[in-house]
Amino acid sequence: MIGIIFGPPGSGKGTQAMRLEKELHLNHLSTGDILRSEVTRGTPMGKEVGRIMAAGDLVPDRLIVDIVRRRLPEAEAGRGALLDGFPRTDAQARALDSMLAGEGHKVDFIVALTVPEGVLVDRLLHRAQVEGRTDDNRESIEERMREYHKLTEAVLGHYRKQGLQIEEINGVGTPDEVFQRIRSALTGISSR
Ligand code: B4P
Repeated sequence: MIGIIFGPPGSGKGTQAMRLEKELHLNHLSTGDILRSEVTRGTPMGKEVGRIMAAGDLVPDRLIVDIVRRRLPEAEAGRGALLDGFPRTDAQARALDSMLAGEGHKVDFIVALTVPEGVLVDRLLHRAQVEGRTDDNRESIEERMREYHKLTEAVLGHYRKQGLQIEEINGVGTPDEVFQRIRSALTGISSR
């Protein structure tokens, strides 16, 4: 099974993915976590992407697609993969489709979190105080929102055209409340 957790920056993708992976016994693959680990370890890739991420820009598609191509087989093992933060552009979505098609697989579900922009900004500024992430400052947050509207939103259209049902979930509320909404929307999936 292949699931995608989708939403703007700060919508709770990572937060909900951790709950959902346990519920559905899926392997969580977060491109944001992988990139941050490369930056922390100071790898050549980390050096290349660190500044891009801090500015709130999207990392080039070729790098991201390469990361996912290498990690997807392991993530798909067992019950399957929960993709968090990927795909984020139309090119990434097309690359994912062809990787999956090569194995006779396809995306099974998408959970799209919706949260008003003011709430997103407040959450990310709050996280800046708690975790000190370099990309959680006002300028970078604004850029991340712009990139989301310019490049990422279109990914939903890509999958709608394929006839895939997208579960739009209100992401406002406590993390547990949001998770209950996701669970109800996905009823039937966990028993597959
Ligand atoms: P991500 O790691 O995906 O970061 P994000 O969009 O900020 O989401 P995240 O999962 O961390 O936060 P969440 O909403 O859970 O990407 C970071 C950067 O990496 C991107 O900007 C880009 O540069 C690069 N990148 C990653 N993937 C890429 C790709 N495919 N292509 C190109 N570039 C890519 O949570 C946010 C905050 O809200 C947290 O503090 C959380 O505790 C809080 N929160 C969550 N749910 C809440 C709730 N219900 N109520 C209150 N607070 C809540």
